[in-house]
Amino acid sequence: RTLEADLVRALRQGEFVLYYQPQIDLRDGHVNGYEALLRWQHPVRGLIPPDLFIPLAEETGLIVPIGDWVLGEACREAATWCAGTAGGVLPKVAVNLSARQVAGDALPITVARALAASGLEAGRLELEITESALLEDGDAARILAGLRELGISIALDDFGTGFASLSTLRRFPFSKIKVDRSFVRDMATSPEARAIVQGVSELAQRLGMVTTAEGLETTALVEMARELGCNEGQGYYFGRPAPVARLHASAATIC
Ligand code: G
Ligand code: G
Ligand code: MN
Ligand code: NA
Repeated sequence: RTLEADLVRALRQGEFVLYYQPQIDLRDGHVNGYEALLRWQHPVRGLIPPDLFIPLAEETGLIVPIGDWVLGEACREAATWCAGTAGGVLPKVAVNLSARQVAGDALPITVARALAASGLEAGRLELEITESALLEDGDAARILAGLRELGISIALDDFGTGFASLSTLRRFPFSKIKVDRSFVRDMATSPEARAIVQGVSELAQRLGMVTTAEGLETTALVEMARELGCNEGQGYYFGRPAPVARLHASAATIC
């Protein structure tokens, strides 16, 4: 049997699960949101990370129904987070999108359906998109602008690694830039990496966007990211991706 047939079965039989990783406000340490990260709980092979099946799902187009499931499930779970808590801003959920999901006209409908079915407020959903996913489609700018008008946030993921182009920042309505962890990791040893992180933060601020430092693993890197102007941090320092139940048993607990 092929992996492709396995993926179809996985979707039908509910073998996909979402892990969540906290995104932390670097000023005061509170949790702004959680990024949903897909895992495949394979009955024989155990837990399979996304790099092992997302490329095939993208090639075959299966990423579209799988991505629909991710959006629906992330919204459904997030709608229950902190329900009944008085006051305060509720945490967002961030969902990764592939190029195939951004191309074409289905995305606004899929998103609207996920929000309506879950009751999640649009302001609590963030969509993460990489630079390379935006190369393909001329309509993406219009589609993303429509989503932003609904109150959904759009984050530019892995910034600096792909086909980094400043025109990308002008053409698409991002609310957030996520600085790729290759730059973040190198901040400890490289003045150039620090200059890039600081420059991106300043540029983002001038464009009305916030900056997230990805892949923060140490106290020193967290402090550097804050000093260089990043608003938010994500990484093993704050918490590894984990199922909701395990988050509840950790410092990154949801409410
Ligand atoms: O979870 P992990 O850090 O191993 O993720 C590896 C890669 O898989 C990352 O690039 C991440 O963006 C991607 N990924 C994780 N979950 C999803 C998902 O639900 N949809 C898509 N398209 N990509 C995902
Ligand atoms: O491409 P994207 O940023 O969506 O993917 C997030 C990926 O980064 C996931 O595979 C996640 O497990 C991984 N990740 C998250 N935090 C850290 C970290 O602090 N260090 C490293 N090495 N990987 C991380
Ligand atoms: Mn991401
Ligand atoms: Na990223």
